[in-house]
Amino acid sequence: MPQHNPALTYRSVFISDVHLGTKDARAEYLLDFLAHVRCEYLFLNGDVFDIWKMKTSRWHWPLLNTLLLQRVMELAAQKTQVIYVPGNHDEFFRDYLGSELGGVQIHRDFIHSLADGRKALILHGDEFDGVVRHNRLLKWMGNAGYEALMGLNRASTHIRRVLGKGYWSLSLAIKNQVPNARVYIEKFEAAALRHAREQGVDVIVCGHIHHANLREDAGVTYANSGDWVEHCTAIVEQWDGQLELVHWAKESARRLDLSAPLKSLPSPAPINPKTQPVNAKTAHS
Ligand SMILES: [Mn+2]
Repeated sequence: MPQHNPALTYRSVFISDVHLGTKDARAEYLLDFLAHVRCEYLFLNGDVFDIWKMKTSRWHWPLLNTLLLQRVMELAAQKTQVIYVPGNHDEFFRDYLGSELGGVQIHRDFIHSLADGRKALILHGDEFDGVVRHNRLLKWMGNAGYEALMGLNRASTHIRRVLGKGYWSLSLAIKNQVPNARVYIEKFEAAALRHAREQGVDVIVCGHIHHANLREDAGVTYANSGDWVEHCTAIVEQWDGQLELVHWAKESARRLDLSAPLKSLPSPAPINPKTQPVNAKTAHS
């Protein structure tokens, strides 16, 4: 576990779309995030596993994934209430609604009371596919085009890692150039907000579209926790009920200064923090 970083304590943490089982899952970032986190509630909001991928016999399961599940179990053992709402890629677990596995409760959806009294409905979001199914992008995302894009993203990530530039999402950059993507996202968000109003809740927390967002729409809050395939994002609830969007790839780079080349890493801290080390100048040259 990383040292020198104080724990992040939240009332709740919402995570979705990790897609464990695929090569695209950024398990190392999620493990790093969860290693820092202490929380009362942890919501795993669907597509944590990619069972679809398992069926194609291209199942990818590095040790990191097991460590990640161990960390979740550890949090559950430390009195974090862990609630798993399966999505469409791990709908296998929808056969186990109402049961508990290793301290993790499985639900179809969940109503969570925020600290400020607001009611939040937590669901994965594939429920809204019917509303947006006529969109061409959705079809495209379901076929080889998306796979190719992810492969390209993987290659780019590897190159950047070798060059020491940290994690950056090529597919996000490309997707932002696709006008249809914007329309799809807007349709999805509108469907989610409409559902929240129909259900009489103040907040809807979902995932599914791999596009994190947190916004208010006439008194109803839309929160999408994004994904750990491209963006490494989470929604968190502070102790007063305030929701926030966390970009862990950026945050961890800032904390660890991953983007800095080795030679410019700071020299060891002096015993008296007010005095500069004698070799401060040479250490940076
Ligand atoms: Mn999904």
